[in-house]
Amino acid sequence: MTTHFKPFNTLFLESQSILEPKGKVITRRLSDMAELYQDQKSAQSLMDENPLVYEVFNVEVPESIEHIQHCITVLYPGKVGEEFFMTKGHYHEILNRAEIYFCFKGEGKLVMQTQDGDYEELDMKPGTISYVPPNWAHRTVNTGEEPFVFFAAYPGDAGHNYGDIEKIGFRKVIVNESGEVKTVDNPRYQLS
Ligand code: PAN
Ligand code: ZN
Repeated sequence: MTTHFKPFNTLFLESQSILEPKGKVITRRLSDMAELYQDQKSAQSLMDENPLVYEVFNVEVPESIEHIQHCITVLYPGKVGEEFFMTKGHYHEILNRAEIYFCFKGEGKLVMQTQDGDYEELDMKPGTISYVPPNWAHRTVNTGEEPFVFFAAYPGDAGHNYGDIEKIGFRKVIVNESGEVKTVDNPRYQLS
């Protein structure tokens, strides 16, 4: 008889924005990603405090194509200079693996880019379901004053490639300009 992987539940504790069981938790502080922000002087001045930028609570399932990875991200509010707190951003290691995001709380943007330099961004608020098609790098940005909390699901074998975005960046950055959320060109973007 075949041994089947057993079905199981995970509970999203909405008031605390955590999963039960917590699963594999990834914690990103400013020091883990300071070089990704535009204003390096502001990044350095925040380094003593080293704020928590986001946490990812991963439900643990095998990393193979038959399975579906799923997790909750809690992206905290804050800015480095005028640039809003964001995730590192990545392509999937297997480039053509898609993803679905569902926003529970807060507000933000999902920014996406292809290797040819096509750029798109979507607004997210509670209830928004966003589709990241195959081949698009993706990053989320918290443009609000509360934690931005979303669920994600993607093929088990997708993997994460952070290096390309670290090197090239996204074409645009999301900043606060006199109290308004603005998308502006990234002067450090370099299409190789
Ligand atoms: C998400 C992200 C999560 C954190 O689960 O991994 O929001 O962002 P970074 O991975 O860019 O640090 C996802 O897109 N998984 O594939
Ligand atoms: Zn992803």
